[in-house]
Amino acid sequence: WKTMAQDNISASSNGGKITSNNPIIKDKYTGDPAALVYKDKVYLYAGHDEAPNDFNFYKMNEWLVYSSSDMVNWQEHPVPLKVTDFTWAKSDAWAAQVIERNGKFYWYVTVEHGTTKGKSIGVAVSDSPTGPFKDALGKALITNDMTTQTNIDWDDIDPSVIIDDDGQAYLFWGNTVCHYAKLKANMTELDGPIQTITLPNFTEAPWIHKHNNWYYLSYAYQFPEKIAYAMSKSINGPWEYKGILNELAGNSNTNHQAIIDFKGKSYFIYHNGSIQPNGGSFRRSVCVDRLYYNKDGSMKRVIMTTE
Ligand code: FUB
Repeated sequence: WKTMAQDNISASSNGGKITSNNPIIKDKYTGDPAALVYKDKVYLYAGHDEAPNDFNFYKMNEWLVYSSSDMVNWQEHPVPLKVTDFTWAKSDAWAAQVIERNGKFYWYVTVEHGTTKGKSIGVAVSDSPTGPFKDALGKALITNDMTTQTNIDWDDIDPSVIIDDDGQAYLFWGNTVCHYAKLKANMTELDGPIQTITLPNFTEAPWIHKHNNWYYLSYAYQFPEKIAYAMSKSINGPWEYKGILNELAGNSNTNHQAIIDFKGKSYFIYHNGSIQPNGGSFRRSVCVDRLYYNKDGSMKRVIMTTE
């Protein structure tokens, strides 16, 4: 069913200027967007921010999915995945990303583990981009004890996944330290060691994407978060730091980006805290703005339509 129609990301008559109707989801608080282009649609996945107005931390029990064929009209689908779908998890439907392989959809999620202390990454699978999704493993794919570079127990968060042109899949994730590892073709097992990437002021939220033979690793930079990025000709680096891609997102201390190409245009999807009077860092809202590349492959700083 349709929940909304709006004209952000539409070209107006005054010279193609982008007009905005951000945030794109107005009837719920949504954070940590990830987007999947599949066939002729975009599927937008987001965590559902459910923190009461007087509660100043994340309260997130489920993820949501929306689809669009024009980036303007978004259809909400039934809730496709909840923390309770992972029997080994306790709470915290934090950042996640979906990818398709051979007609199956794999959803990498952050959750709080029920027995191993700290955040873990799980994977759910479905035959449809809108679900329903089921836990693929019955246990975590990444647990807090697999990475020892920090003494925090929320360092294994924010998975981002890519399948390279040669069919090799990679999972990137991390808080404070950026990790990555190969995935086997079954998409549910690591295929080799966990490696780290050194990036200036890396906080969290890596997003890996490829565009015209360049690899891009964007991430949340400092805290409160801006989004910065690095570029490489190889997915294994070396990564060249390229600077700030997006400035602070209004009144949210996180910013959490996804980047896609769809029907010949590029988009930067992120969250801010723009629904007033109660929006903010724990009651966030997904927004979409256009992204532009320079001739040398670098990305222009995003102009948020709230700026
Ligand atoms: O939504 C919870 C956490 O906030 C995410 O995992 C981070 O990326 C930040 O957006």
